[in-house]
Amino acid sequence: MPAYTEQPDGTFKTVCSLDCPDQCGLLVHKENGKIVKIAGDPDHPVTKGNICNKVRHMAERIYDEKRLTHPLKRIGPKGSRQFARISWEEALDTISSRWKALIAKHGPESILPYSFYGNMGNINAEGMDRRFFYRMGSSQLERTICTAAGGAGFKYTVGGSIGADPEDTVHTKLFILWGINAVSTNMHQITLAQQARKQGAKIVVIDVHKNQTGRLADWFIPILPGTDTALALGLMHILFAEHRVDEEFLQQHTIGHEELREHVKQYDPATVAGITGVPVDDLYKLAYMYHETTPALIRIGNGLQHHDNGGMNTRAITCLSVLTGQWLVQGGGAIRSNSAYLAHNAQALQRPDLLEKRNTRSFNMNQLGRALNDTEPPVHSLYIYSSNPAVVAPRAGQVRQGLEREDLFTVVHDLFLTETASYADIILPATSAFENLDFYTSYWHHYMQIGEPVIEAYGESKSNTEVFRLLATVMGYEEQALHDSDEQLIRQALDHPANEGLNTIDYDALVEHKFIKAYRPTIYPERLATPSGKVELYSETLLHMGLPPLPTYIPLREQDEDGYIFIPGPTHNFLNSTFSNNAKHTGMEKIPKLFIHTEDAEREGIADGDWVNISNENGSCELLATVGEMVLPGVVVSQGLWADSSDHKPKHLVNALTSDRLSDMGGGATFFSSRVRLKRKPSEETTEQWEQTASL
Ligand SMILES: Nc1nc2c(c(=O)[nH]1)N[C@H]1C(S)=C(S)[C@@H](COP(=O)(O)OP(=O)(O)OC[C@H]3O[C@@H](n4cnc5c(=O)[nH]c(N)nc54)[C@H](O)[C@@H]3O)O[C@H]1N2
Ligand SMILES: Nc1nc2c(c(=O)[nH]1)N[C@H]1C(S)=C(S)[C@@H](COP(=O)(O)OP(=O)(O)OC[C@H]3O[C@@H](n4cnc5c(=O)[nH]c(N)nc54)[C@H](O)[C@@H]3O)O[C@H]1N2
Ligand code: SF4
Ligand SMILES: [Mo]
Repeated sequence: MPAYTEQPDGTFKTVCSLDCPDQCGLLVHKENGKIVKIAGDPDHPVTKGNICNKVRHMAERIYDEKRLTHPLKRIGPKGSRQFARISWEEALDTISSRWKALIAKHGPESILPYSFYGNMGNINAEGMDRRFFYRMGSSQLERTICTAAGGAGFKYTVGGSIGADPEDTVHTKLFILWGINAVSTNMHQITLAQQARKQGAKIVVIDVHKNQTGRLADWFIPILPGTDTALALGLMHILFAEHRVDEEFLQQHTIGHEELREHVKQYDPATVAGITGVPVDDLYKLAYMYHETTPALIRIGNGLQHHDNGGMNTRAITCLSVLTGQWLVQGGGAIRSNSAYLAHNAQALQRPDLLEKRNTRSFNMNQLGRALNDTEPPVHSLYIYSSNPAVVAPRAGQVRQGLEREDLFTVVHDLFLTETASYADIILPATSAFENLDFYTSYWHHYMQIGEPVIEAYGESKSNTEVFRLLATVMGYEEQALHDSDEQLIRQALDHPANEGLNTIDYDALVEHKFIKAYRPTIYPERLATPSGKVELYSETLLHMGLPPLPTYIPLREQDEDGYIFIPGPTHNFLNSTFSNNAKHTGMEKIPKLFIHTEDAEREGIADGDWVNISNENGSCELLATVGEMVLPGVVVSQGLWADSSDHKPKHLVNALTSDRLSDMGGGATFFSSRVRLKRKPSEETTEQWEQTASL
């Protein structure tokens, strides 16, 4: 392996580690041992040298003076941000002695790991950590915050995370971007769609917010939140009623089409228009356009699955996507997640066998607050890495209340002293992905990539895998699996004959080529991974789970009837909460806004540019009103998971208001199903100057 770290100058190929479908190829420019520029790799077949603004400016984050350089221990009250420098030796000794005592007194399940994909590298995100906590027998974490509901709805329908190859979408003639803000969250799908547009393709966007993606569409269709299942059923009603379905495809590749044909009769256009807010004429127009255009692709986003009925929304749209046989057409069908093509050997990487049949308890990460506040026997220690739950978790106020518990021993491993880290007893400094070895599997395009360390570790920071090897040593875990090197971990993960997609991919080939495409013999698989091997329009599995076997519209759970449905989504210049503490990025993002319809603003006495207090039974926050027609009446939308303000108060914490109810399938988060009340802030405060929040 060429040791990039030893070459002070030059350009080096690597990959973006952020939780983003595009997984861009990068070219990192170094001078005197430091990164001076991050650009796109023009050789990458999908991302072709273009990257987003966030990562173009990422060097500022890598060398940010606020980056953690050494371990810290807490010397003041939790949350007060008073810490003192300690050595790694002291940090590891403190952690192991506290954990050994907890395990002796309360058992290993008193310890809970909490993590997500701050770094998408597989061995760091879900490799050595899994081995370590399986070996320990700690409580397990269900990592459900992102795509759990949609993943489940899709899986019950087509068997797994498979879909169209994005590279084929240059040929697509109709793009339906459904519940995805692709301009911000999947920019290369937009590049491909724009290319296709030059050949006459049309872009339709179905969303609750006319954001940057809606504004770019040929046709923007506003919809009421959580009613996508009804819209899909209404379109299916028209397609069946007017014989615009592909009967041969239905016969050969699906089960339940006769039941579905009967079932959708009740979702007539007038009924569906009443539920969704999409006019009857538009329902016909969209159904005809979808039937008459080929290839037609539905890009299913994450927005519509962060709801009470999120699994069903995804399932209903997936059912729609097969009715016209478009899955057999190159550039047609659907894309939700394509991660199955690059599936590695998770058993070999994660080693669940180390749990040795111990039946440990597990916690849904969407209910971290409950896990910390209302659990018997209690969780006595949390180990948090690659995630910032004090900002990103649902019902974040309750999460913070749990993190304040004096008797909770909390360790946080991160690059920064995040809001979460401010509650830690011990903070460990993490390397950035530019300092690590790892392999990366996109969940959108079909390329596996390798990232080799480009620069030396910053200060005394260490990677996740390295920290878990050290923790294994101090805990006295001698199994070889806990001491394998990063290269060994990658080799073990890629040895996976069960996935023919990896036929041509191994460690050495990755080092040589940097990116390799999954092998895929046909665009439509011979047999799907559903119980029947076919698309399950009718699902026995769901029936056994007590859910409707056919796609069925179930409204959002009713709460405060007078409240507005609040959609606190991600934003363009942050990656979840990552970058929300970087001055460059907050500068580009400017201000935390609340989009509100003119009629609603008038009723509430709110003017454009007013600060608004938003509240419900879970908490409150403040956002700046942007009044207009970007959302439907009854709906308010914010963008961005903002950092605490400069006085370290959670002023713009949108997750103070989100619920920890779980979605209908997969135990997913319901970030977008809460209702809120609005109150304009008193006039003297509305002129308050906006101060940048990049204070942490
Ligand atoms: N710039 C940027 N890129 C990102 C991220 C980021 O924070 N910033 N986050 C990354 C991550 S982890 C993820 S999971 C993805 C998420 O990216 P996306 O898949 O785009 O998901 P969201 O942005 O959560 O929501 C997408 C859209 O759904 C809309 N929406 C909300 N509720 C509904 C509904 O009921 N029906 C319909 N039709 N639309 C609805 C929202 O208004 C939003 O425009 O992006 C990744 N990429
Ligand atoms: N209101 C609302 N809330 C949401 C969402 C929403 O749309 N609306 N989206 C949800 C979704 S889809 C997701 S995926 C989650 C994401 O939530 P998180 O997974 O918490 O993502 P980030 O906020 O990006 O935080 C990642 C953290 O990992 C750290 N990190 C990066 N690399 C490494 C590493 O190699 N090692 C260690 N130890 N740390 C590292 C970063 O510095 C950062 O602090 O947020 C969810 N929360
Ligand atoms: S965040 Fe997404 S678009 Fe930006 S460089 Fe990374 S993979 Fe590419
Ligand atoms: Mo996500």
